[in-house]
Amino acid sequence: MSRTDISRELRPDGKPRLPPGQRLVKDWPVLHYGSIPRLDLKTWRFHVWGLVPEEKTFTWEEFNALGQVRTVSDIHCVTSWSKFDNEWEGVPFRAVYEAVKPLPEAKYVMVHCYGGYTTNIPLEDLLRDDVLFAHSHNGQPLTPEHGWPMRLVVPHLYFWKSAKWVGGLQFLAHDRPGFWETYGYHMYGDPWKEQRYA
Ligand SMILES: Nc1nc2c(c(=O)[nH]1)N[C@H]1C(S)=C(S)[C@@H](COP(=O)(O)O)O[C@H]1N2
Ligand SMILES: [Mo]
Repeated sequence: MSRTDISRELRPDGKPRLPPGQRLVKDWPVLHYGSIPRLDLKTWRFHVWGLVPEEKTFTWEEFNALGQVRTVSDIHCVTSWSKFDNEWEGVPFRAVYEAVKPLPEAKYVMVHCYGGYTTNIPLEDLLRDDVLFAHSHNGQPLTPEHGWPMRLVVPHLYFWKSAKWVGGLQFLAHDRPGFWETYGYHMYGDPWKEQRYA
């Protein structure tokens, strides 16, 4: 191990950049349950419902017009691979939040995907600056297997929370398990606490 070993870096908060039990990869593995949904930008819609003053449906153009941001963040998959320095581009979660203005009772979000996948995330976690709905990775549009046309990116949680083929948000007062959480994955999924399985 050299002194400049990237896997030994520390974050500004003093935690290791590489969470415990993780190993770095250079490629980008593809993982999902079921098949890749066939989607079309002309019929793609983003639905928002639950604890919101008004249900909303956005077209591809409307959704992207909410705002655009570029971020760089690391991926940590629960199956123990991590990938550093991913550049993402897309719509910041906060822009969607501001367009929708959820009710004060809304504390959790169920993320819904084309194909039926779901995952649950506390609302305050989604309001971080590096959370976005990404359409591009390292300067290229997402490929179908990585979530084209749009995926959620939540860098501080295990990557199963970063839902591919995202199509909607349901605002909730109480936490509920999504797809993998029903099958024993942790309800929150902090990689630095190794919250892999419940
Ligand atoms: N819609 C959907 N999103 C999903 C999944 C899935 O099965 N369906 N799997 C999750 C899991 S378990 C992981 S590890 C990551 C993998 O993303 P990648 O294939 O782009 O590496 O997607 C997450 N998002
Ligand atoms: Mo995963």
